Formats: sequence, C-alpha cells, structure tokens
Amino acid sequence: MVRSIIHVDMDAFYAAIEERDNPKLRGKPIVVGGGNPHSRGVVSTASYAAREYGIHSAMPLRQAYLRCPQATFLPVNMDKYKGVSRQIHRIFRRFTPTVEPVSLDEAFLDVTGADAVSIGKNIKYLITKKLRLTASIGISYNKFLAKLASEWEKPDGFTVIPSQNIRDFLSPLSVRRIWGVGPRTEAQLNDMGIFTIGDLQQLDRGFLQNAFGKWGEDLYDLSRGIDHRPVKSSRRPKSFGEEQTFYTDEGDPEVLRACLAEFAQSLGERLQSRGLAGRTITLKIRYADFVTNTKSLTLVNPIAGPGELYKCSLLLLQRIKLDQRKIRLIGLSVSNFIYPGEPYQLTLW
Ligand code: TTP
Ligand code: MG
Repeated sequence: MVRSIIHVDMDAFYAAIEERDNPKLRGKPIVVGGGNPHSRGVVSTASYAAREYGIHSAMPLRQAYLRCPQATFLPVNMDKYKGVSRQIHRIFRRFTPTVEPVSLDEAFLDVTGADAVSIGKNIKYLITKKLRLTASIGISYNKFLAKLASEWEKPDGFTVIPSQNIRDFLSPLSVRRIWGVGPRTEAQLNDMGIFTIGDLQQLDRGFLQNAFGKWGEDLYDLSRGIDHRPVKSSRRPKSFGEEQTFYTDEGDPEVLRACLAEFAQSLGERLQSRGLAGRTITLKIRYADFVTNTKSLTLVNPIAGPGELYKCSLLLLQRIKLDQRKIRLIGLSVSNFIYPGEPYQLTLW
C-alpha cells in the first residue's frame, strides 16, 4: 500500500517563540543561545532576519555578534520550548496516533488511508491559530521525501512530492539533500565525482555497496526515492505485564511464588532497560472456574528492581484467598510509570 507521510518542522523554532512572546522583536534579527554575545557559547538558532546576515545554528556567538551586532541575543529558555513542543505534539495526535517525534520541533506522521493534504493544512492552521507560530510541512509517500518536502520552501512552506517521475525530480539535486549525507559523506562523494543525486543514480548497487557497505545500499535506494523506514510512534506504554496459564490447574503456592519471581525478574529488566519505575503493582489470579481476582498496591516510592517487585507480589499473593481452589492463570503487571527525569508527586497513603 502506498503510504502517506507528513513531516512537520517548525520554523526558527526557539527564535520564533521568543519573537512571538516579545512583540518588540518582531521581524528583527534574533539570536538564541547563551544570551551573552561575548561569551564562548554557540548559536542555538537564529530568526530568519538574523540568517540574512549569515548567522546559523552552531556558529560561535562572538562570530554572530561580528556579523550582526544589533541583533538581540537571548538565552535558551528550554522549559518554555519544551512546553510549546508538547502543545505541537498534542495537535499532531489529534490526527493520528502514529507520530514519531524527531526533535522538539520536528515529527513524522503516518496518515496512510486519510487525506494527507487536508490533514497537513489543518495542522498548519492549528499551529498558526493556537500557537501563533509557523511550521513547514512536507508530504510524500516515505520519510526521506516527506522531509525533503518540508525543507523545500521553508519557512512557512507546504510541499507535496508525488510519486510520479521521482527519479527525474531528484536527479538535479545535490547529494547533500539526501537524508544522512553530511559534510563528510558529501566530500567523499564529491571526491568520487558524484555531485548530484542524478550522478548517484548512474552507479550500480554493487559499486555503492563496495564503497560504503550497507549505507551504500541505502544511497542506491534513496537516490531513487525508495525508503521503506516506518514511522515509529513512541506511544508511551502505560503498563508492562507478564502472565502464565497453567497446563493443569495449579494449587501449589510454591509454584505460584516461582512464577512471580520469574515475572518480577522480567518486568524489572523491562523497566530498567527503559529507565522507568512503576508505582502500581497488580497481581491477577484466574481460578479454574474462570473467576478472576486482582489485587493491586500503589507505592509512595516508585520501584523498578526485580527484588522489590517480587516482594510486592508476595504481599499481594497473601491477600488472595487460595483455599482449596485451583488456579488456571497467574499474572503480574506494573503500571503508573515514572519516566526518566520526570518529577513525581508525593502522595499520602
Ligand atoms: P531546527 O529545526 O534545525 O532549526 P529551526 O527550527 O531553528 O529553524 P528551521 O527549521 O526553520 O531551519 O532545530 C530546531 C531547534 O533546535 C532550534 O530552534 C534550536 C535547536 N537547535 C540547537 O539548539 N542547536 C543546533 O545546532 C540546531 C540545528 C538546533
Ligand atoms: Mg525547525
């Protein structure tokens, strides 16, 4: 199935927010980064008015000052930009859950099966109307082309790259337009006499493989507008769980405890590998007659370790009447996650 991918990239993101919040700065050259043009910092971003003086991201602030001493130099207000980023992502999720954030101001959306152009226009409208900022939007049938499209007429752009004649469309462009080709690869390609995407299209797959390994195959495909990478939505999981159904109904508490130890181990590893901790532990028991009983425990302090998870699961097991009834299924889950770096509200029991 042909996919519909939207790439959204905010224009001069940090600078645009500062400009919005201080009308005196409107249309003026603004340089965000460090705040003091005589310090050793670098430019995070510059407004489009400042870019006319040749100022760009990663340039030393002192150099930016030499180019445009009358620019307003502002410090980075990360909390503010993160807040705006959350608002943008909330707008995206109105249209699809398949949103892959790339950075604070950039994301891919997979809207296959829907009217991508109308969604793109709506997103642009909402960003302008609700956030008083502008975004550039690119639409195509894969990630590479959608990103290329959003860069096409920045700022405030809206570009659709259709699949027809894609080879000819790409052919005159610089190899630098290929996603992943930075200054070093560009220099390497130029040394080989390859300057445009069209030059790349002339080469065969084996040659590129020899020269660049796996990346050579990607170059071969990308130069033809082929890119199968999926849009990976990073929906945050709400819980992790493990469960087991017994072959023959089980009544031995020792076996149940062994299951719980195994679950705690695996859940602990899953949490720790993602830097998560959970506050709620839930034990589920299904009896042979299919009646299901769950017990949960919410802790003041989040836990992530297998040992602590196991201890909690045993406390919960004690609260379940095992009497003579046989058990068909046992499960353990952890939820109420605390994400890395996220403060949590201390609550009383
Ligand atoms: P970009 O999207 O690369 O740049 P931009 O949004 O400022 O400008 P445009 O997209 O219109 O070209 O990056 C988004 C934000 O990330 C940018 O506003 C500031 C920050 N950033 C840095 O802090 N350092 C950098 O080197 C870059 C490239 C960006
Ligand atoms: Mg941007």
